[in-house]
Amino acid sequence: MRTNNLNPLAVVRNLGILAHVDAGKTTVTERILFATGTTHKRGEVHDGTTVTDFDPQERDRGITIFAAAVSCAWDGHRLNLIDTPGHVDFADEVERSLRVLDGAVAVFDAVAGVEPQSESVWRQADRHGVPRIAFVNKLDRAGADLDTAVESIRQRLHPAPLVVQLPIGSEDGFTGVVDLLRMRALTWADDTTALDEGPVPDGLREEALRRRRLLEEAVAERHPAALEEFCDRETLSADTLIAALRDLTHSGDGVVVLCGSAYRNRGVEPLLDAVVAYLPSPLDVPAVRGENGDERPCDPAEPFAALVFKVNATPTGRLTYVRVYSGTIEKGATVWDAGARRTERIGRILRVQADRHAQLERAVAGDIVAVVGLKSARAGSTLCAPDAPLVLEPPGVAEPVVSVAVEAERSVDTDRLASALARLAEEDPSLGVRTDAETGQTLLSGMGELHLEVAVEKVRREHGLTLNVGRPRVSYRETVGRGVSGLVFRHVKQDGGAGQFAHVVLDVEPSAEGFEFRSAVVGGRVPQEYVRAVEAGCRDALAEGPLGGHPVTGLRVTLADGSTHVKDSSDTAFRTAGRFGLREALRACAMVLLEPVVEVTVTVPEDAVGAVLGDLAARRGRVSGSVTRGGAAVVTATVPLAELFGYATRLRSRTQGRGTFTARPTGYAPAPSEAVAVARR
Ligand SMILES: Nc1nc2c(ncn2[C@@H]2O[C@H](COP(=O)(O)OP(=O)(O)OP(=O)(O)O)[C@@H](O)[C@H]2O)c(=O)[nH]1
Ligand SMILES: [Mg+2]
Repeated sequence: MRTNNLNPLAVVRNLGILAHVDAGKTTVTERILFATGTTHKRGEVHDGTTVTDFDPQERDRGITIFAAAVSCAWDGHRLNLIDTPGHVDFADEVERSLRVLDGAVAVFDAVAGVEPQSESVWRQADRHGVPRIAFVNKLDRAGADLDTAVESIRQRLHPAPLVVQLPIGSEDGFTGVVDLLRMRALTWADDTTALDEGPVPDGLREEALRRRRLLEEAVAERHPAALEEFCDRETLSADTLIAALRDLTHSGDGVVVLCGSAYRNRGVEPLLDAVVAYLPSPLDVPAVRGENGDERPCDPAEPFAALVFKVNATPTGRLTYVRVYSGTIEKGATVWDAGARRTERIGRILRVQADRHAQLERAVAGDIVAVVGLKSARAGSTLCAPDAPLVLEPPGVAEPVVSVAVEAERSVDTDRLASALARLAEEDPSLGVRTDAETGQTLLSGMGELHLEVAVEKVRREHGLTLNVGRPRVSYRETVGRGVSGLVFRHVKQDGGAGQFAHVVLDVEPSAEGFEFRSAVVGGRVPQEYVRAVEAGCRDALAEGPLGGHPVTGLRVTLADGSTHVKDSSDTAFRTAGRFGLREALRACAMVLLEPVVEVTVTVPEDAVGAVLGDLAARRGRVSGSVTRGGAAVVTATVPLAELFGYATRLRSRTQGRGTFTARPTGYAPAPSEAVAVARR
């Protein structure tokens, strides 16, 4: 499917591979690199030999931790591919990747269908407006069924699935697919990797025709031009279908579904054809806008602007991954980091191709490349032409929910530990490092137990440090259960010299929002600028609540009244009054401690269900569902995160290693009163 468009950017595809943990993203990526001739041997996740899981911990643990970008070529197109992690603790990596992608392949396990984290990443992609196609993988597995998987896509993700293939054979006998667009059979023999093309087997002809008809109807129903042709001719040509499927993919009105078995090497070439045919090029997506509203079209002749989405400190140097949105950068050029107000020099520009890196003289709008030589740019920085500054909105960073205290075993290593942690946080914005004001301990915070375990292990391995690590603790919040009204606070210092005077009356009540502030002061008794200062002071006070010094959320503060002094009132005085006034008001409120809760999905052999339910109950879990799927029981429950530490090990031992679980944060809920003492710092 060659494009006639002469613009060279039309042949670029920036795409991500997204899915629940273990669906086969890394295996799909590996097969893509093989099919495109980028690698000459097929690596396996379980052997620790894949290109994109290159980190030693990824190889040891058999999971993807860091998003990895690689480039390859297919049918005259250049694909810049990002293999993302599926584990929820690394969802921030996915978020940063989605920010710079134009399209995605969502991978599903043909036995399990839509799993919790596939649903989460699907919603993430919705929020970023990233068009996607679906690949139902692992059709070779016992219990695999394309139709059931498609039904779960329809029910849980709500797009219109547009299935363009019919599997040939099932489970161990899955040998290929019928391409419903061209009505031909694509098969892969066991002992070769080559794709065979042939007529549709007789036994499948009728079913293939029926499904082709269903596809035509589904497309005609959603695409006006296709509908017209369908009405005229009562059928749709392959070309019309392809063009319509492309439009529906871009608009999100339908999702093309393909299938295969990455592990067995079946279905990868048609997936690549679909990427090229249906996913957008950089020219198809809207121009980016800077925070000041300036628009930059995807054009190499425009001033240069790029977003840094990943920084990776490798043994050979610091690799900074950028998505170029407009303009051109050349090797050796000086660029401006508009957010940090610093200049940076582009050393080398690399296209990362598996284990080889090709050096480039320049990179243009629409491309994803790695840059060597940048010193301070971090994930979220905008790089731009010095004479045309622009700041692009950085990717959002999730708030950490778990922390551990870390210290170097030998006190002489304290400084080395501090710099190692600082480097780590630079690479991963979802990690936080701070010093506890009361205990002086260094606290490392992140998205979950595994996230912190990986971070600590990285420090150990890469810096050769021996560390003492405390028990993980969850991050609590505080909220207002019952409010107060008419709390009077005066900030007065009038003992000679420039005095300070601010008088405020505050009402505090619970709210569904994080923090709301309004003024009900009448007759200009408190001028507008001081009202703003009171609001700023209140925000300062939210940092530490009265129960245990945790951040405060879910409240509305009303400035009910107040007064000023002709000489001694100032912004500073009112800010101080806002801060200490709200602090006092919160002490008078009935406060509620909130703890993070997660929804867990536990998959275990049926005979272990009793033990799992008992264990979840002991962890204050509330079971919300239990179903049987392919001989395994799938239990979903809401559990406080604090009770989930060590659960992975416990589950393994209770199920002789056959149980797995995933957790998805669902927010905060009131903690039982015993937790208040634990949470007090
Ligand atoms: N039977 C079968 N197994 C597969 C297939 N694709 C992948 N696997 C296996 O499934 C396991 C997980 O595959 P990965 O490719 O690591 O999955 P992933 O989605 O990258 O996982 P994370 O990155 O950890 O989220 C590995 O043991 C693969 O060998 C397939 O088509 N069929
Ligand atoms: Mg992976």
